[in-house]
Amino acid sequence: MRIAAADVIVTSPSRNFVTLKITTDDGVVGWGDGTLNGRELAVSAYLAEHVVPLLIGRDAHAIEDTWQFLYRSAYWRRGPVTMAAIAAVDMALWDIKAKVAGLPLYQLLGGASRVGLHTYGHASGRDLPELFDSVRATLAEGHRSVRIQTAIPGVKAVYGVAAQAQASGERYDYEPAGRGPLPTEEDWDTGAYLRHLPTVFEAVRNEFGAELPLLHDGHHRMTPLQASRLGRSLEPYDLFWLEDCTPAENPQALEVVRRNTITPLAIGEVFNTVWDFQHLISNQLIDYVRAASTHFGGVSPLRKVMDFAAQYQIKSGFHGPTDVSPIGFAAQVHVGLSIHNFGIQEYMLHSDRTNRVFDQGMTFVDGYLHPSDRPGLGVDFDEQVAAEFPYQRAYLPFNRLPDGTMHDW
Ligand code: GCO
Ligand code: MG
Repeated sequence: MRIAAADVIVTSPSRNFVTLKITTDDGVVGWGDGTLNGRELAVSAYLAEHVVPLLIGRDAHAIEDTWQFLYRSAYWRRGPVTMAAIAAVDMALWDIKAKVAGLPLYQLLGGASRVGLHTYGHASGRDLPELFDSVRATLAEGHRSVRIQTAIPGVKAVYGVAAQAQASGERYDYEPAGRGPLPTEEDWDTGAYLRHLPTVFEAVRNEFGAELPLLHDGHHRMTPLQASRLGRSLEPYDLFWLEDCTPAENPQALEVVRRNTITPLAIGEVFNTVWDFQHLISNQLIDYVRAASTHFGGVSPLRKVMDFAAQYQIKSGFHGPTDVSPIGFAAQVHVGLSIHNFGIQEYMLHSDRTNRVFDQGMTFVDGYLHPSDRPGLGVDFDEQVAAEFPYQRAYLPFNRLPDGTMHDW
């Protein structure tokens, strides 16, 4: 079975998505996700200009060989654009293989290791009453664990606070990226954040009790000592994890954090390969792997990093915002269902418009996410509906400190 055609489709139903369609010479179609929030057209050009010509005529079943070929033959390895493009190919080929086998992908990965995936949803608020309502709404959606993000006194707009983001311009899917010609400028004050956040977690614990698993995303903004202080001050509130507390480029930072706090740590949504996790996993500096199939080269490397992590009792917590398309999301739900060391799955629901383009078989019942038993990934892509929503320029925001210094967003 040979690859006869490969087409790249960029569509923007509620936000931009890059989708790869691979068709075999006997007419089997596989779908892959190469979406890179705010830099979508770079991936689509990388695929269309440099990868598609290499795919035509290749054995559609040779997934590992094609992955290694695209990774090694480029010479310029890794990086978000390259790895999102490789991910799209890898996913589409797994979709094809599973469709030919007549099985949902998780069966090819070893079968189900559990009935479904526990998820966490997002809750946020400008003040405590708004945050509590948001926690209740998240629980009512079926999530059993909740990520808490909150406004900070004196800071105008903080990452992850949906109502704040919506008030400050056109936003989509509660995600921070704005569709427009220029990125939005936000502000940040780490000191105010470190003072305020523990008071919010105390209030949430008092309101919702000891058992509800709570998470928090630091979005790469702290120094190692600031993150250590935060981890320590949150220990009484028993977090499921503290995510991305320090910038992702420096794995040694987490050695400092680890020495100073027993709050569990998660990182990796901006990582591209297993090498980014090597030091962190082998030194047991993290508890959860935050990679996303779409930004990590697809299903194949996600399986490999989780097998590596398993030797150290480190679990999965795959990145699942709406900037991963339903195809990329399904791919990692299949991985999560099949691996032994599954931890939790982040789950942000896509908009109705997005679901018109992507027909998802996935179900979310009694707090369990299941990728469906459709053959393949379980997602169909409607090219006609996609064509109704052309690409729109969109950028993530950026941050400045009160004195104007640029800061991590
Ligand atoms: C998360 C992430 C996202 C990112 C987004 C950027 O934990 O879900 O931090 O919300 O900000 O993926 O494109
Ligand atoms: Mg995050």
